[in-house]
Amino acid sequence: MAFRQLFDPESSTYTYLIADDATHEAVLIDPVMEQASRDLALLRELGLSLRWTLETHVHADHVTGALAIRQATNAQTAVSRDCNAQGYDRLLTDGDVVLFGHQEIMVIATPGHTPGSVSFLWRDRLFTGDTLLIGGCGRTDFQGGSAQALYHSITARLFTLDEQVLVYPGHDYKGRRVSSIGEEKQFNARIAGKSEAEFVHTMDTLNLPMPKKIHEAVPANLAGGGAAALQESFSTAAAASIVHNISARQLAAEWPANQGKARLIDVRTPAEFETVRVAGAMNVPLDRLVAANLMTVVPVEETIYCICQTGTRSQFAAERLRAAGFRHVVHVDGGTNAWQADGLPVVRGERKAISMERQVRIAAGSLTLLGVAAGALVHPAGYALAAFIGAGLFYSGASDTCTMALVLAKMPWNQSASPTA
Ligand SMILES: N[C@@H](CCC(=O)N[C@@H](CS)C(=O)NCC(=O)O)C(=O)O
Ligand SMILES: [Fe+2]
Repeated sequence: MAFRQLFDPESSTYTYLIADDATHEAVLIDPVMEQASRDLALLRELGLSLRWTLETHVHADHVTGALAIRQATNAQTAVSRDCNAQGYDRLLTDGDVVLFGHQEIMVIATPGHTPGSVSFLWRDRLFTGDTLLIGGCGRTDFQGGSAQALYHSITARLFTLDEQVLVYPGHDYKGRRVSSIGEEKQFNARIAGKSEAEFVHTMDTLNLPMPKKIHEAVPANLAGGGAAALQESFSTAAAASIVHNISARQLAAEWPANQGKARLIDVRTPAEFETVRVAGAMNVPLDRLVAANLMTVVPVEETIYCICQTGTRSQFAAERLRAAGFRHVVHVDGGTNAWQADGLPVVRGERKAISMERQVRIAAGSLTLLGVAAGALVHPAGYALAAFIGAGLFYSGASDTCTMALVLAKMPWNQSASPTA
């Protein structure tokens, strides 16, 4: 099971990711729009397929990431029916069960912070949104909040759960991450040992400033993405999570003028790079491309163009860099082959490296031949080698990946001729 507690520093919001091991299906609780790219990258990195985004309530301090994420993943969105919100795929009520993979999440209506506030119970973990915070609770002075209702929700619905149940709040403004029902019953300053009247009095005299984004967030979250302006920002967030493709011609139009403001990374082997390359490219072979290292020299805002021989390796490189947080990653379709086919100028070295694609053909061909010869002349087991290479080539074609190329890239003849390169 994958479980993550993610944090948005601007609104101090916690977003939770829960995934089912067996099926790789996942849910996100309370995603934040500005963090949609982070969440999408994490889903990709963990190989998860998102089924639901769940809202604990209509938030007043941030816009939900649900719609941006739905656009990018086909996940369904859900919010409580009592929120009176539009545009969500599912309206939840008390006692509903949300299913994903072999997992169940139970919906517990906990009105008070807002009339539609709910908590989600998954196994021994309770996601309380703003109903119960660590050492505190959500305010009740806007969005139809009610201190009486909140008192009832916390004491009668949440404090009656097992004391071992872990409390994961919707926010924390002091860096605390998790608590338990037992701890909150005993230590929560707002409610532990307090009568309803005392609690209501405390809530009525908090005098907190309004959340900074309330006028943007509440209509957006109520509209569920209906507003045109919001749709636009959602698409921007979704677009930010993908790698852009350009043709070799487009690169030729953009790159020379952008040198100094952008990077062109050639992810082929040093030998291929030294044979022929686009001027100004820097060589970081795919098997040595570590995004975190690159980040120490290239700012994440800088545009990075990725190029290889045919456009396969550069696609992997671009996705790796994008997922690691580089914001403008561009992949060159067709690679150096397309660049040369378009008659664009190249830098040629002394070396004549055999292209990776030809090396794979030569290696696969010789191994198959060897397998058949060994099978016929030495031992029938030799045929297995030929069959293995055949299966490998089929898999490589079907998945557009090539393990053999990765192994060949490490061979000495594919390394740089000069020790410094
Ligand atoms: N300074 C924050 C205030 C956020 C705020 O008021 N949060 C609400 C939840 S939406 C709350 O109930 N806070 C409880 C508290 O501050 O004790 C902002 O501007 O966003
Ligand atoms: Fe809230």
